Amino acid sequence: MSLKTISVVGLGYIGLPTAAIIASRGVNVIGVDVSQHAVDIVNQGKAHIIEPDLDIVVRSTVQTGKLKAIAKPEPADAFIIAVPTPLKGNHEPDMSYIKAAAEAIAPVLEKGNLVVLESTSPVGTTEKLANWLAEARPDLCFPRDAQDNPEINLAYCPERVLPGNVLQELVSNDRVVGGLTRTCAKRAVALYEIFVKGDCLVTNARTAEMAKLTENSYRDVNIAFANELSVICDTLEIDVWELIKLSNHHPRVNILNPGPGVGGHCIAVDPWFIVHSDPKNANLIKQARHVNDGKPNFVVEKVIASAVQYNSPVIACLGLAFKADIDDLRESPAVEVVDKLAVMNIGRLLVVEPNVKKLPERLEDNVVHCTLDEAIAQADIILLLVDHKEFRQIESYRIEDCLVIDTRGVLC
Ligand code: SAJ
Repeated sequence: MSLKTISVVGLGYIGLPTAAIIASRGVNVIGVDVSQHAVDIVNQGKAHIIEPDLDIVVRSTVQTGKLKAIAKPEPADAFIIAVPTPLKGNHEPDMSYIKAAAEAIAPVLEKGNLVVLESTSPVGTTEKLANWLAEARPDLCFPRDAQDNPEINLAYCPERVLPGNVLQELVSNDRVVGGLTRTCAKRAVALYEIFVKGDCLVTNARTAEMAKLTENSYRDVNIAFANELSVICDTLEIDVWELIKLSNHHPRVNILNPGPGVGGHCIAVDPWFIVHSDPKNANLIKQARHVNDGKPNFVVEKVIASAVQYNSPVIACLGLAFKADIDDLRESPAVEVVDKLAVMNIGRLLVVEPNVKKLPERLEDNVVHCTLDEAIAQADIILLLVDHKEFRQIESYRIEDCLVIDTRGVLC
């Protein structure tokens, strides 16, 4: 069955770039989003999220009529679901967006359709999705009813793109494609081959779900190792950056970089999905989360200990984003550190964040948003929180009179 029209449900950080890339290959794409604002912006040929070159692809595909956005699903040959899966309190996965997406597409499903889930999900979610769809459409045959020849094919294919490099990685990364049946996987591979240049690696849905969680947990555990080392080295008065550099000369050692904590919407969230599925056995993964979540407090303590040397210290906080050279402040450990310092009132806080025009509202009254030059000219303490390119270029003579707390090891 050919894929003439593909619907992408959820036009966020993954859905919109995916929709635009597929449309750029000449396929008709219907983007669906519950936010009328997102729908309107996309239909104007603009992107409502910031990602390099995304504006250009959205503009051209909307102009050629290949991409359109709507708020309520219409029939299509395939549906890609890319909606959020945040955490509820207690680190429990919130599946309500996937359930809502299932309820929204169920009425327009037709025999022969393919449904692919891309949202990062706990193991077993694609099976749950099949159940939700089957409950809403008892007239259709799903993989759980007819393994060999279902009328609706279902697969899981996790997104693995790096924010800031999404359009390149969407095309070049390998994809793990997990079908509820072999035919489901085969149908999903045909969809991804429209735009993916990497390999499409076929497996079952549960393994594909776990693969995504494994990749981000692997990174979280390895960053936790680096963060724990940095705290130990602080006690032992050893330069952790030099230590890691030396250790990484060993042919089988590759330690990641310590920082002020782990931010973003993926690495700090996805390991909890594994912990929630098997709390008895996921000990290392859980502990890594605690190590990384504890790092902002360690940084705050360092600043407090340094600030006591001054009567009314001026503290320049360099960077707020969750990682280098992006403008995304959500779930950022740098914001957590500045937030905590702001309520403690231990000195005058200057904040330099070259990638945003406006600070989060709650910080506006307590800190001064200024340029790097202004901050360096006034600071007693320089607190480097993000390794943005502007900060990596600071010449050491400019800050030699300041007390430097460098959480990313770029000013040493
Ligand atoms: N970080 C460190 N030290 C390091 C590396 C990262 O402290 O050595 C911090 C960063 O500063 C940031 C956080 O970790 O606060 C996460 O940054 P990241 O660059 O590791 O990852 P994300 O969240 O931007 O994207 C990740 C990617 N996953 C992996 O690399 C395994 C990406 O491929 C996924 O698609 C994405 O999560 C996602 O959407 O799941």
